[in-house]
Amino acid sequence: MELWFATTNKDKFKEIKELLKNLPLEVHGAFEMPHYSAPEENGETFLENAKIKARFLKAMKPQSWILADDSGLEVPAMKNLPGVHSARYAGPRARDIENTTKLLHQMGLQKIADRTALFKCVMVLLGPNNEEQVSEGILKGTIAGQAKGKTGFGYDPIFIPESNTQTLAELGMAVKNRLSHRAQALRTIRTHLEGILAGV
Ligand code: ITT
Repeated sequence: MELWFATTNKDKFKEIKELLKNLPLEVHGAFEMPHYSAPEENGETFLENAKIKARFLKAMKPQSWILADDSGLEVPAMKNLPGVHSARYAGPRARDIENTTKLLHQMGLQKIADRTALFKCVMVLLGPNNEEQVSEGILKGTIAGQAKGKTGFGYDPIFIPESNTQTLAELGMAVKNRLSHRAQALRTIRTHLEGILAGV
């Protein structure tokens, strides 16, 4: 069975591939398609954007299972920014380092004392008959004073998960994949897929 993940983010894809390993599934990323160009994420919520990505790829791969996620970081003391704009917080084509630097800078400028933050992930699975499964994951933590660590992507170097002293980028993918918002969202979907693959 083929499952296509509607992403252009290869680091996100690596996490998903690892989380789905040991299932009899051929997992592909949309970026493998030669002329794939991602749809505009103009939804106002993570759910709307995840559906936009899933439905867009479904139109190209109608017979396959399609998975999409939309995710981001929220800082409650900053009106939940960067939120759905996480990928483009420092501008339309911002690099990860520009987004993290801007966030640390803004928190400093605004003298934010409460550094609580959370990662959110909303995931959508579409089946061959367009059956839809939605699931969600949240990872609580705090924003570090400075970037640390080399693994992962996005805001990982400045995010310290609850009950830890190191950033996600220091902790590495194996630990991240036990804790993360994405891993939590995928848990329910993985169980659903296991049932289907076992013919339940
Ligand atoms: P696709 O839409 O192609 O999947 P993307 O990177 O644009 O790739 P999102 O729209 O879901 O993905 O944007 C999420 C942004 O939020 C992402 O670029 C990161 O900056 C941040 N983010 C989401 N999950 C993260 C994680 O696990 N670790 C660090 N940052 C994350």
